[in-house]
Amino acid sequence: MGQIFNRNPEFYSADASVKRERFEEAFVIIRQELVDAFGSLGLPTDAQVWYTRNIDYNVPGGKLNRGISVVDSAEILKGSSLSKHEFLQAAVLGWAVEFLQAFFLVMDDLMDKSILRRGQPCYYRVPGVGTISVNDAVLLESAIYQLLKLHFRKEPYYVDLLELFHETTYQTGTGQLLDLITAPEDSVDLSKISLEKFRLIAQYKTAYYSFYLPVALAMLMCDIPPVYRSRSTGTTVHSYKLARSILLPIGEYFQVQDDFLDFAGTPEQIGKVGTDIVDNKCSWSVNTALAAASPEQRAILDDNYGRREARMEDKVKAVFEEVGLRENYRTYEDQVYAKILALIQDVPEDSGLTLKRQVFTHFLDKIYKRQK
Ligand code: DMA
Ligand code: MG
Ligand code: MG
Ligand code: MG
Repeated sequence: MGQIFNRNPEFYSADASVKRERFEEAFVIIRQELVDAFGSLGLPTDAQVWYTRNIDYNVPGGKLNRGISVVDSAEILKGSSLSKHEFLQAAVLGWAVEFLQAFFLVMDDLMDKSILRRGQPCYYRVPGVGTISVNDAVLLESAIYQLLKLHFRKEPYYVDLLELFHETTYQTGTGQLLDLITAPEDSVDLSKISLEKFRLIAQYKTAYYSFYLPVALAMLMCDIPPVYRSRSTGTTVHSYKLARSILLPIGEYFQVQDDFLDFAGTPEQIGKVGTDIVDNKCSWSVNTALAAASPEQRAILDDNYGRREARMEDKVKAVFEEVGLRENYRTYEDQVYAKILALIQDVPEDSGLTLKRQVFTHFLDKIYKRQK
């Protein structure tokens, strides 16, 4: 990697908007590879058109935070900018994360009965799609492994990449299970939910795939040793475990934001219509409101939470406002930011192929006070 690296060292050193552009350019290549592979199956044209629309509708239109983070993390871990080849490798891994996300979101919107995603109708709501979206999700997942095979088959860490994606899929699926069975449609019982449950759900359904995965991928690509001795502190560093101990709390914070925005964000702002209240979800918002509610407010929540009626949802929202959820959120955000920064300060900072604090601060600053 080193020699290729030096050939064109300036390729990825640019500001955020250029980085995004470069990352999106890589999608054009990746998309074509997948469409060509599908085309080589010799299937009817309508199948090819369907497959291509599936990718185009569900993969490229998001914030791309997770995908770009793989590239940014690789650059930080490397300690200098990436060559063209290294950039493409990191971008493929980044897009693989975006495909994983698309796979989960297509099913998530169907299961959550959501309306809008990224400012457009959820995929299952596109005329003619419906439950075919379940199979389209499977095809989006398959794309991950086609890309890995195509670009990493010969790398010594190929199996590690496969295992990491499999493990992360398992964790995320587990999180989605917890999320769904904690929110039964026909029996609302607010005494069964808790902040502890929220945290467990958030860790599994969001934190692993959104935060740990991108960094672990960059670590594999950059050959960061799983165990090393820190020269600055003299301690033994278990690098993946240490990364997880910071990225999982960041992921929980991110899900708190997602839950708060589900209630407080406008569709124009977040590109989706919140469904947590009508879906009876064990969200940060309802848990926080319950902790602050008077007996009267509690009764309103008991009678109106998790019911598919706009009038009842409005009553819940009114209680959320009355108990000061917005103020609560501001306080939470400042406290959690300070707490995570403190965790990051404890990461030993060494030269060479080691973890770097900037990998984590980069993530934290990307999401701090996010509005969408
Ligand atoms: C989404 O949780 C989790 C995964 C694995 C897609 P969510 O339903 O809160 O997400 P969103 O608010 O984007 O629908
Ligand atoms: Mg959802
Ligand atoms: Mg969901
Ligand atoms: Mg949500």
